[in-house]
Amino acid sequence: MKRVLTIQDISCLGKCSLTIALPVISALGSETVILPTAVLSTHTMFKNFTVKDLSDQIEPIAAHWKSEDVHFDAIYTGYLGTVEQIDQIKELIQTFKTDATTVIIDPVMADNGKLYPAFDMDYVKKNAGLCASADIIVPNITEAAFMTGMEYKEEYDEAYIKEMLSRLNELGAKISVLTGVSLEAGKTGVMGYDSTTGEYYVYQNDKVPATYHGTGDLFSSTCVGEIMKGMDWKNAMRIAADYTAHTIEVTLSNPKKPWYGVDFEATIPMLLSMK
Ligand code: PXL
Repeated sequence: MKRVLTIQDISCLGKCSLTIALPVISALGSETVILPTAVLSTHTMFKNFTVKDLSDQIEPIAAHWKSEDVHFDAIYTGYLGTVEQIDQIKELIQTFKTDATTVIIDPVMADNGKLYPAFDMDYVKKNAGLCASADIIVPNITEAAFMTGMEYKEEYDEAYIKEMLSRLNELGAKISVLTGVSLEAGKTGVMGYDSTTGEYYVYQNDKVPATYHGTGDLFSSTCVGEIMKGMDWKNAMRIAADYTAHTIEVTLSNPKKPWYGVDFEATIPMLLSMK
């Protein structure tokens, strides 16, 4: 069985980060090892959330794993807490990465043109630096605009996305994938660039008219799980995009949906049959 290490926060209530990554990657058949970077009462779209930073646990946990000779087939990072923590995670990746480890970095920090409440431009710069450690990065357009210094646009064409991919590529990952890319009215999806082959990949599905918290984490966790199942990155992105869109649709049709996240629990059975 493949073993994935995922490093992100625990938002106790909120359906995001580890409370999505752990069930989704496990359901897709990989052992999922977690490294919680912080414990929050909820994700940061709630008011008055509590936060306990766990940075002081990272080094002792990593040292223990090293002494147990633990190996990971993938290391997947999401929402991290602080600039200092990103340095710790970079070091951890260097310690555990081998030729057989796929490093997937989702530089979670922003959406809809804005940084999340906890972050500033120093954090953006650090996250851009972390991308150099990755095989695959999966920022959304807002995160990519912050990391590349490009203007954030709501209306754009393929040339804008290609320019963004080219600048993301300069951050140093092998494959850069932009999420939330809409190249036609009524559509959304992904566009990626593989610097090892010079190949682009575009996948567009029907846009569901709603945005929900945690859908980026659902997308990335699905990609990780599918890549561990042996899918190439392009098919993993396609399945993750379709699965995320389907989950938003199912959530929309639930009259008792919570406002803070998607009903991925209801759609996991369908994910397991997707090809
Ligand atoms: O879904 C991304 C995410 C993860 N973790 C925390 C968040 C967010 C987005 O706001 O607040 C704590």
